[in-house]
Amino acid sequence: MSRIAPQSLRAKIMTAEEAAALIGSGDTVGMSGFTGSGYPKAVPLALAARIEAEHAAGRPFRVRVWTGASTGPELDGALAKADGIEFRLPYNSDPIAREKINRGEMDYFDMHLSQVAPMAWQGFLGPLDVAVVEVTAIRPDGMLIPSSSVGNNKTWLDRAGKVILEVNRWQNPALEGMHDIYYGTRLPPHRVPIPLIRPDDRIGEPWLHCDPEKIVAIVETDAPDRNLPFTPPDQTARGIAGHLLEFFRHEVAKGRLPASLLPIQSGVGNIANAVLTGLVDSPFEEMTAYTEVIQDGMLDLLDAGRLRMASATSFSLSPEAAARVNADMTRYRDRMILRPQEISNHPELIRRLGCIAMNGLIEADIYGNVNSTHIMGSRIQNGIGGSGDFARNAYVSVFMTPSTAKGGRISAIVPQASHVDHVTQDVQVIVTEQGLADLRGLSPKQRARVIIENCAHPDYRPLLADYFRRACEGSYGKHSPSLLTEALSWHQRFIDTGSMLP
Ligand code: 0RQ
Repeated sequence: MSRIAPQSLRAKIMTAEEAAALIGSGDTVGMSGFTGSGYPKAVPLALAARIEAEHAAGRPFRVRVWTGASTGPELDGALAKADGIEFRLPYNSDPIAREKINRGEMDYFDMHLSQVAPMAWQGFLGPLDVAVVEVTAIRPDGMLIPSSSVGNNKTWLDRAGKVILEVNRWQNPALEGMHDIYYGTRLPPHRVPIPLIRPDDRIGEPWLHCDPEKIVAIVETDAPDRNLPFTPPDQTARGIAGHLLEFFRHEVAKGRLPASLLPIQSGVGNIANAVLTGLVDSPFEEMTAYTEVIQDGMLDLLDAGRLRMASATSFSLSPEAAARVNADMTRYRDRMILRPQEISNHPELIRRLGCIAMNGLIEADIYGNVNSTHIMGSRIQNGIGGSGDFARNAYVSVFMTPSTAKGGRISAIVPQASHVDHVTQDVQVIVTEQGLADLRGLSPKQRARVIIENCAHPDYRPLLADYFRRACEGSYGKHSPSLLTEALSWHQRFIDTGSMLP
């Protein structure tokens, strides 16, 4: 049976190549997709082929790409490889695109994920020429059943001049009913409170609206989301999870957190996933999640009966976990809600619900400033993603990392962060496999002592302690002591010698 119910729309079915021909050089294209889920899989590939052909003929052709967050190799990878992206926002984890950005060949606007939709509405980003959005099906009334992510799709469909839909048969039709699309956001001075009080509140509709007049092409596909498998938690990941769970138990015992904790947010990556897996054997019950992505560990928590429900904007599942969800979608549908990312990541809601934010980091300095994005101060890894939305507004903001990177040649705890995404005021807890630093209520010097003592790797701990002692003696000011000519010397040493160790 066709997934495109309205007869009137079937005339717009065409090949990906024909649809890609409707996108012009210089266009701004709003693509669906969030962390490897729900991104268009055919039109971007066809567009990349067209761009390569144009370049071979000596004609320039590049587009500006807006997405939800990271996508898949068929989108960011293919377009970046074709040298077809002039400008990209917001979050990228594609290695080819990363390389282009770091070579200075592609402009990248790394921004808070909750702010993408409102900023697109503000207008300073320019017009949105085309939306390319994957959906599960088109209903008889023309409403669109979203697929495995919502991201910024509502905004792209509303703002774009032209809409290209990819209707993907691989997406489970039983996804219908899982989504909650809220149409009540406005720009100031017309903003009103968002009526979401609990993580499981539904405040919108299960479908996306789209003016049928704007639909210029519909492409049918049958291709899986390309999520990467998680690596099983190693000793380091288990160590981090253990320290964090101990902290939660302690906070519950002290009466500072309820026994079901507060709605959890968990970032991407293997460490975050390991912490979720660790929660399966924890004493906490009836937990909820108000987060961005539902990853494998969240599923384990749901299946173990620890997690009552999860609200997010996207799935971020390994192929095995995606198969698990697809096989049992009607059951999962009652316990999961996918929302637009401006709602899943909304500061007002994160603050109201009191989320427990748990995100990865690249490096933290001894005062608790966190760098989530840049290697050695200048090479972007992924982007800030939703970590800033959650960290600043959370009830407890946790950052976690192995204490070293690159086989011990880099310390994740440094005298001064080479780039700062999260200022020390937004960082309450830092965890490494070495231990946990509870920074709440501490002054900068108190923070430094506990971070060096609890979180730094033994190879780097004496070096940090020595730096801090000398900084306390020789610094210009004694509030956050710093030796300016030495503070970034560890990074320079790594660039010069391949190791931060002297
Ligand atoms: O490099 O891939 O070359 O091996 O960074 O690091 O240890 O595998 O950890 O996957 O959890 O990622 C901060 C990047 C951590 C992630 C970051 C190198 C390391 C490796 C990955 P390789 P790991 P993770 C919700 C929240 C920002 C967005 C966010 C991230 C690679 O968590 O992107 O939080 N966060 N979003 O070797 C040099 C260091 C390093 C380092 C790690 N100090 N120096 N390299 N690496 N530390 C989700 C969304 O918003 C969508």
